[in-house]
Amino acid sequence: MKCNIICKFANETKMLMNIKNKSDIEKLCGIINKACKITLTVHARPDGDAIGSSIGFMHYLTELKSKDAKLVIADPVPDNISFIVPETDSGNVLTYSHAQDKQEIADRIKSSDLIFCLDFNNLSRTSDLEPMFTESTAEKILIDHHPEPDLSVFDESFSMIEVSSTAELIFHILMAMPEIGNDASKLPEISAAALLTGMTTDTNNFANSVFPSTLDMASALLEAGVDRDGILAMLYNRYRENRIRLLGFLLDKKLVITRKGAAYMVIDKKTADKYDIREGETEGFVNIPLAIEDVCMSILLKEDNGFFRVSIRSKKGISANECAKRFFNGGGHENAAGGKLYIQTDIKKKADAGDYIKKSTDIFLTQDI
Ligand SMILES: [Mn+2]
Repeated sequence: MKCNIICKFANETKMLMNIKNKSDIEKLCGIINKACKITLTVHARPDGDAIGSSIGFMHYLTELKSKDAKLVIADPVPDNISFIVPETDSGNVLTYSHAQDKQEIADRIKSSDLIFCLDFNNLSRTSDLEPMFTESTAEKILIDHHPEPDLSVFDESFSMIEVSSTAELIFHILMAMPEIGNDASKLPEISAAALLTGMTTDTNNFANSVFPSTLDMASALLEAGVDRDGILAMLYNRYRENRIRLLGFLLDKKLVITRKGAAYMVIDKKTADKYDIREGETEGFVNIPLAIEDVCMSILLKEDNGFFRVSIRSKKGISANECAKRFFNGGGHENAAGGKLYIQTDIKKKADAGDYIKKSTDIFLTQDI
């Protein structure tokens, strides 16, 4: 019996590892070899996977391929994951929204002959950078794990949803590269740590979307010497007190659970200001109500200018992705998605947000179950 389970996993892993056949990796290798100027990009408001996968891949390109490679992002790297970007990369990570010289970024994109698009399925996810990438005539390669990618704009794609993260997909691709030859200890140190970080945040520290190939990756990276304890301490043990106090307030005073098992919390600007909440500091809040037995879906709304940012998490059998698409102008993964709720368009006024969630999840969960 035990043997069967091991064999089954071994087969699945093998299947997953075979992301693309050998000729695709050879082709990718050829494309990288002939490229002179490479630009990597990820989705706006980048998360741990976006930064982990891109920094991990960029260091392969610069350290082992001696390429001119830079990362261009619409928004800054959030504070909680900035530890994976080495100081020496300050000139190689270009942030559009905070750039003094936006033209420099436009010129970089224009003059690149190869563009890697990581951790998103549609160029619109690059926000203000989208027109520049659309106009670029460079070869564009997608490496991503979101469902339903818009493949029409990419010349090549490594798109797969049966992996934990883009960081994991990059890891398997790199392992197949000749310089690495399936030996994780040959990965640049920064790449190894960045990839493990990206995978850790996208799986919520091994709680969601963990595949046999995900554990293979973790195992290989630990064996290669990556300091996982150090990464976990940086990710999860250095929050500001305000964040934890806001979480307590929300769970005590703001959490609503509907009859259908949808839990929601709304953070308005006043509350966020009162607790002096910074960008990215409410990350992870949406997962917490899912721990309640009767809750099958959790929604977090955070007020922005003229709209609410929406995060949705769901338990197995309920599609957060579908709910985000139908009611919240968004999308994402099966059990983790996001979107926007526009004030004056979707709802008349801010105070109607709770009613909107109640009604829409009532409809959604009645049809879904
Ligand atoms: Mn991701």
